[in-house]
Amino acid sequence: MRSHKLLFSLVMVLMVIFGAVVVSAQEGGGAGLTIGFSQVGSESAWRTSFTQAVQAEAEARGINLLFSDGQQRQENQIAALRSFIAQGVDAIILAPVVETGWDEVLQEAADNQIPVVIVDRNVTADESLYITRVSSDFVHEGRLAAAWLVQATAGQCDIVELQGTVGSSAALDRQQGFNEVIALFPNMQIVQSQSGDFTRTNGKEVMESFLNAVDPSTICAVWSHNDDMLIGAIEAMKEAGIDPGQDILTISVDAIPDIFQAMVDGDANATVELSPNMGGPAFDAIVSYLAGEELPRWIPVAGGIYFPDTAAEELAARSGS
Ligand code: GZL
Repeated sequence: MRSHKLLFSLVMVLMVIFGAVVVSAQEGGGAGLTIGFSQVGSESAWRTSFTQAVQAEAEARGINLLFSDGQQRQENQIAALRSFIAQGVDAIILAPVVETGWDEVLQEAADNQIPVVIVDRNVTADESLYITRVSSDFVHEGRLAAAWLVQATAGQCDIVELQGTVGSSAALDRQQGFNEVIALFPNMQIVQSQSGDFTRTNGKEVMESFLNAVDPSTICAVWSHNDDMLIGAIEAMKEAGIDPGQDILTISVDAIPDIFQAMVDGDANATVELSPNMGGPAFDAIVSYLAGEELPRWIPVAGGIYFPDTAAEELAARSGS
């Protein structure tokens, strides 16, 4: 009789353990893992949304997330990775500020059998040093931005360009995609181009310099690698007596709430969406890797392009208002 009770108890324990495993997998998985997240910084509204989305996803999954804000300095990010390695985390998520300079620290993670997922911007380090990359396609974003501007101007436009952070794959690839398309149209040309480092403050300062460098009446459009720099440029145009979105067309990337507000106000014309929701795919990749599964080299996140006709509803939907 006693053996039956013992067997029943054992079956019950096994069912509880199995149930817990199933629940964990159903919730996206990762419960109990300690994951280090090295973030670029907080230079833009999109970056802040991205950070918040990753933290919320970790919380929902029961993942212990160690977060480090790199303040847009690679040395801070490398120090954070070394700290994660020293703490023996289960995995690392790296959002790299620039493309180069990661080989040594990624090798140190590999030497300690700590898997690394690259999220958002890219690295030039050997692919064997990270398990996968979760990101949008920056070249496509640049092409999409240019294709809209070509249509909006019938292929006739002198453009000023606000570049993102120097050396970042987001800036390099968006510029490549945009330039590929306008090269097909002899009357589309970039007449001024400078980095605003993805921030509103620098975007305003650089736009002010553009307006001093060339006759503003000759500028047809401003192409900004992110919405935050464009928001700064809009301030600069208004202070110069220019009607943004009318006198000078605008095209940017990120689809943050403030760009939809600018569209509602008639100050912006188009934005290419960049999803901040990369935490889920990154955590899923780590769980799959730790379970011994094969991973694709790239896990894409999708995005559309938005215009003033849907700005009010997008603003309401994205700012929770
Ligand atoms: C691109 C991302 C860029 C955003 C900016 O994926 O790295 O960095 O477009 C942010 O807002 O600063």
